[in-house]
Amino acid sequence: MTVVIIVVVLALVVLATLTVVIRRRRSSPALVSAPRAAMPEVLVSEVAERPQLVDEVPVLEQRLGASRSIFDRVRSMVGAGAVSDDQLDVVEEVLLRSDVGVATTTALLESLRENGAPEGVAHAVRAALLSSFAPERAVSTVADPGRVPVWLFVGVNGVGKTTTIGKLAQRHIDEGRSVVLAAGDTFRAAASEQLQQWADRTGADIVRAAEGADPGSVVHDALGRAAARGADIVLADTAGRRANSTNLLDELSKIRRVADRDPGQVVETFMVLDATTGQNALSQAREFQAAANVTGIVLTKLDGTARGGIVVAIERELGIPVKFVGVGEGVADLIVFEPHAFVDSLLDA
Ligand SMILES: Nc1nc2c(ncn2[C@@H]2O[C@H](COP(=O)(O)OP(=O)(O)OP(=O)(O)O)[C@@H](O)[C@H]2O)c(=O)[nH]1
Ligand SMILES: [Mg+2]
Repeated sequence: MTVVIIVVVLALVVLATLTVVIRRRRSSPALVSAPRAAMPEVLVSEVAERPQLVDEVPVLEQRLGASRSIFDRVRSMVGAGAVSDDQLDVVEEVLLRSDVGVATTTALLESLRENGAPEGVAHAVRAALLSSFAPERAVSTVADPGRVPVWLFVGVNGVGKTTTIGKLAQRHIDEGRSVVLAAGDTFRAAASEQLQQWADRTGADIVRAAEGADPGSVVHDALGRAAARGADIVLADTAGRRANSTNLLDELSKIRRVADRDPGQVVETFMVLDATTGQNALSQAREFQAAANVTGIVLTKLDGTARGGIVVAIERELGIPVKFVGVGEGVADLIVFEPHAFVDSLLDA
């Protein structure tokens, strides 16, 4: 009898202990985690060897995501021939939202009303946009014999001048040219510091001076250095200045004169514009145009929230060709502007 009681008591104790253990396990599952598998070595080395994302060649269609989505409703229009009033309304709204401007929109709507769209609305819009672009957009890297070609960069604060110079330095070096950077933005010490970083990164030579130095003399020294070393091109940065200040525009003209004096020769003056500022970019360009003798536009920040139609408005209303577009902050994120590829990236299905 005693033995039976002992066995029963023992059985009860074992049962109670088991119940407690099971309950604890259920109530605190987070405390018990499976041991982590060790990181395989090959994965680590793959990560280390993978090229940085910023250095990858950008795909225009992907980078212009926001601009492309504005054209969604035009791309999806079906049918050909006469264009209905509803379709015309959609085209008008899309074009205005895309920043192509009123002039281009009006002209295109008139043409659609008169001629219809024999090959579909998207095709007609594509053709109209293409016809708005300047026929000529060659970029010059060649000066007269014995002179050093200079590319001068102008534009208001923060549009992307220094970054564009860095990207272009890399491009020239990749194409076998030796480059001297002129840190002509002497307004703030950080400006020439920023250009120095691009010089270090790309292997370009650089001439810089202390904050407050005369930008003309920096450009002059850079030309001297480039001539002495037989460099192929000088890329000259300038301060981002307020376009409505005559004084500052005068100074820009002065820098330009220095850069164009033997041994230098300005073969391109790039007005850098921020695409995200839309129609504002147009008024900036107008003010700089006269002072700086602009030969081409670099339109930056076409990635992100920009609306790509601004390229069309700039060319049509200013008559200055867009020569490069910036589509990101990385060194490879600068594309030689090509109208067909651009329009295709907006309107191809
Ligand atoms: N997303 C994007 N950012 C850009 C692009 N180009 C330049 N940026 C960024 O814009 C900011 C301003 O660029 P900067 O090159 O310093 O502009 P800046 O014209 O030299 O400016 P200031 O020296 O102040 O006159 C930086 O953060 C750049 O990384 C571009 O194409 N896309
Ligand atoms: Mg700068």
